[in-house]
Amino acid sequence: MVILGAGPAGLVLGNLLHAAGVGCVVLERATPAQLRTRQRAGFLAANTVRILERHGLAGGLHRHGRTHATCEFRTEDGRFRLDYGHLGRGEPHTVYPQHLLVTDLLTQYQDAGGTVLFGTEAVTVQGLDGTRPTVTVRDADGRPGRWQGRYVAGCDGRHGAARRSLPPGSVRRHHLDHGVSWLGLLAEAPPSLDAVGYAVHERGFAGHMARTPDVTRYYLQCERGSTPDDWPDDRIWDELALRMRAADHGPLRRGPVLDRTVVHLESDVLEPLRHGPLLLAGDAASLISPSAAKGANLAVLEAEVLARALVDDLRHGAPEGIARYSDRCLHHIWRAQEFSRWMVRLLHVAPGSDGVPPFHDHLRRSRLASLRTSRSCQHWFAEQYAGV
Ligand code: FAS
Repeated sequence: MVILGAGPAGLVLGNLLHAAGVGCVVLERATPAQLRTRQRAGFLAANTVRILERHGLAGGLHRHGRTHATCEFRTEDGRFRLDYGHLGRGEPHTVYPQHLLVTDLLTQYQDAGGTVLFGTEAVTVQGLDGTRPTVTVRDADGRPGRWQGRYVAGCDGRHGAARRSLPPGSVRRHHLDHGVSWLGLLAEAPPSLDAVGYAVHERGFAGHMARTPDVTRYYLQCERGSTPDDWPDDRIWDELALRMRAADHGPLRRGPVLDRTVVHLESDVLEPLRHGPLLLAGDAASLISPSAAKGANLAVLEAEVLARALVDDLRHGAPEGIARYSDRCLHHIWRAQEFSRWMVRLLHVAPGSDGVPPFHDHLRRSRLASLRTSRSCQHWFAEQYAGV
């Protein structure tokens, strides 16, 4: 079994297969230090925590994670809060930065005797019409190599070798460009709210998500084509204060901006997620916008579904799970995609022509009004927002 990529999908899969006695190797182009410091997601759904607990992988998040169950909307029609942890299924998020989860998964996999080859870039996956696919690789010194296995799990993200190796016409790629760009920020500053903050403003969206007691993630909608250099610290904080209506609701807790990345919000889904002995999971299977904090959670869910299917086939000679893998995961992926799109439309003021908001901007304000006033709408939101 060859796993491409040591992100959440690849490492959850590796841990589960190794624990079930299925021989596997994880090929990862980054170094351990890069993996352990690459800051990304941070909100784990309750179902994700249950999956990690089921397999003894939740120690770190139990020690250092913090539950989060409230979000606050700040809009042109006022401010309101939703205690989503007491709505819907009553499930909170666990705030636990992705790089800490990846560090835990890596440590547990290696301590259990699992093999990760760092600095090893997968180049192609060949032999997809047979039962012994070959992964060609290049090591850190550019030396070529090859790995073979009964299956290859493509957990190497949307730009990885797995996607590149799919024969033309073998999958359909459904793609959506949300037409919005976010400046993703990490600030060395304590959270300014005791909630996830969503500010909807005519100048653009602003978001606030706690990561640790000393580091907070912010998002700022920015012009398409913006670069991080366009945004010095002062401009960032002044714009965040404006859009989060700090004058009305209290100042933001400022600090140096540690990381700034421009993320262009787009989504895609590949169908099917399997091509012969190559199976895709995580971002390699489907890219989802960070608007609803689903990406890392889907990666963990798909890794567990894939691990069960592979163990059934390789250890018990039951291939049904592999045959059903794609449909089972696509069901979850499309539901997450739909809610993520709904959040994008909720949070971004549509650019109107000559100052008159277009039709769907009135829809946006009505959705916010329903979320503010309708209990059943709030239950629906909580179930979608904290669920996977
Ligand atoms: P990953 O991208 O995490 O891991 C893929 C691994 O494969 C990487 O380690 C990469 O180095 C390796 N790789 C790639 N090509 C390779 C090759 N050819 N050979 C070998 N290795 C290769 N999601 C959320 O749920 N909530 C959030 O708040 C959130 N915020 C985000 C903020 C930013 C700025 C970004 C970029 C993403 C964010 N995401 C968020 C989404 C993100 O967390 C992904 O969904 C998650 O990492 C998916 O996990 P994997 O599928 O394992 O892919």
